[in-house]
Amino acid sequence: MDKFPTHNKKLKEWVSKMAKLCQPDSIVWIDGSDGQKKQLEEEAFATDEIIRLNQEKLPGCVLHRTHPNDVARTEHLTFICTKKKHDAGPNNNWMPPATGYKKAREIFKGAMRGRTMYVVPFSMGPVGSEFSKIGVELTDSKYVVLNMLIMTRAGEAVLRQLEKEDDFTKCLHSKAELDVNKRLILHFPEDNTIWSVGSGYGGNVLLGKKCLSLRIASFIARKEQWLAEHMLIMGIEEPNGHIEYIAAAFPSACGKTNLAMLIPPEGLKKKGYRIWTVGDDIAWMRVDSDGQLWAINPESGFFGVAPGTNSDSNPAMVETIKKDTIFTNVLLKPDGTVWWEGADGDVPNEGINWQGKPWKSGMKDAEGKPVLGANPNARFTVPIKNCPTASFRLEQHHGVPISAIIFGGRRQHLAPLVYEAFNWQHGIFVGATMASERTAAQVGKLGEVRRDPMAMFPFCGYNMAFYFRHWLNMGKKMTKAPKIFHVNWFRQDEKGKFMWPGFRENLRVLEWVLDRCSNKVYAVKTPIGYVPQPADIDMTGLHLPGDTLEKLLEVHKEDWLRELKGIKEFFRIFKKDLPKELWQEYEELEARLKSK
Ligand code: GTP
Ligand code: SPV
Ligand code: MN
Repeated sequence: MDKFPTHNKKLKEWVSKMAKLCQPDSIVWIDGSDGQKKQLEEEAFATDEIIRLNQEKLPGCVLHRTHPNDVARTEHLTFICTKKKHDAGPNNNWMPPATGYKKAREIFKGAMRGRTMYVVPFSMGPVGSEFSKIGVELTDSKYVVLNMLIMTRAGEAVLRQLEKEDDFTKCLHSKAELDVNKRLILHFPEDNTIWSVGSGYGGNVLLGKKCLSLRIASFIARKEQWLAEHMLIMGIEEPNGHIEYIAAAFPSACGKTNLAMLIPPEGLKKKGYRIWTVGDDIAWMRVDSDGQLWAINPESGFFGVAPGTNSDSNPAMVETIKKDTIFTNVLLKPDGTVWWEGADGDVPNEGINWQGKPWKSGMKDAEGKPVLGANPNARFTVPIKNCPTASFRLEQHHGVPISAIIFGGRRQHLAPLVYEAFNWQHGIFVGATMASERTAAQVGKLGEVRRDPMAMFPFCGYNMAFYFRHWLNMGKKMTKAPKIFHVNWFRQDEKGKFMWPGFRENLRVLEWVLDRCSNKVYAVKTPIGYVPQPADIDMTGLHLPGDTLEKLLEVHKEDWLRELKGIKEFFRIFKKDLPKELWQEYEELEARLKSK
């Protein structure tokens, strides 16, 4: 291969400059071929960077363990580096670009000595679609390359596309020393650049994902008048064969992957529903000439949460990850297969846990706490096309039309199973006031309720007050805006038990959502929005004790009045920038809650 298998001058110059900084021993351009992938795997097996799994039982599957201090996104080390702090907003950590480059350059300097620098040209969205964006990631991690080959369309075809268009996001990554004290995830939206150093984990390093497709893309989307969102996209084929598409934003580890590929519960199967998965994490949506909102999933793979995945909770995923899968931080069984807490079958007697240490079932640590086989944020990376529910429109350059937008969080109390916003502006208020309990997907205190508007708080690459304004404006561009809903699968009873069985049963709620979209069903007006009458949720084949369904749909005024305090505190951090429409919605909600 040529030294530079591209004529793109900008690309050649940038690769040379970064190589000078990082000092790799060699540079390898990723072409996306099977042969090159095989060779990379062989090299990674030789150094134990990845481990080959039992090829009879799990063909094409491998295992990787990240450093124990490097198992989730590190939001406190993630920065938006805009010239003005105000543009990054109170929702982001901020550094001036010059400071960011300087600090990171110190760590990048010579960091690839003794290593190869891989050049990964990738497209988010189908190559050549006017919807898509191109990035090039330079990395010294074979694990990252192998993941990018699944999660994005990477290789030769993208280089050819870069002969036609000049622009691409410059993504530089080095594991460096995997030292948490020398770790930085920096975004320079004004330079279309991402620099990530000192980590080897998921969202920190697969730069096409959260960094490009959400933080950088959200910044671009505001300028270009579209939406880059932390949303799943799914098609629901109705009994008459018609498919309606919905997009749903839930915070990390709150059920997007599970919902996106649900298999209808027995009781509803008879009706003839079928689910088509378009995406499980990211949606890029724009208004088309028909005045409707259209969405694509820019990714081509899933990077899904392993713990809790089994044939009951997510049968489609269990099928999907039987081959060609990279498992990260799961338990390795003696027979060369893998396991995690909440997997199918019996708990294995022994294995090697996610930290690479011998593990036995029932093991306790010095404090008497169970030692886990898999990390709670253990993941699998797998091509979407492996999934039995994969949509036939995945390669469609225009994507799919969206009929409903659903926001949701993990709330033990407060939020009912489902409610519908009164209109677009109220829906933006519902999204902007979302909150959820912290999960293992990010470093921090588990269970703590935090505000996470539109599930984008960690991913909005600019001042979120401007983001709310942008959402409000987008509503005005559509002749037929999707209806907006809020769901909560996680309400608990007095004993701390989930009241709603969730997973496949969630289709019962989606059925109501679609019926509302086509004006087929009545709803009860409450201060927070429209709530279903219990009888309108089809419960065929599902028995919930006593008045559980009624309880799930209850709106407690006192609780919501208390919630208003948290909302006010949150809104205030945006000072004068917060759109006045959101304060107006706040006041109207308060008035509705206080009236008899
Ligand atoms: P990211 O990939 O981090 O963005 O997360 P995600 O939103 O795709 O989350 P995912 O679907 O992987 O769900 C993560 C966790 O939520 C797992 O522990 C699931 O078992 C749990 N979960 C998903 N759906 C439901 C549900 O309907 N009810 C309950 N109780 N738990 C659920
Ligand atoms: C999330 O945390 O929302 C994820 C996983 O989807 S990661 O790619 O690590 O961000
Ligand atoms: Mn996510």
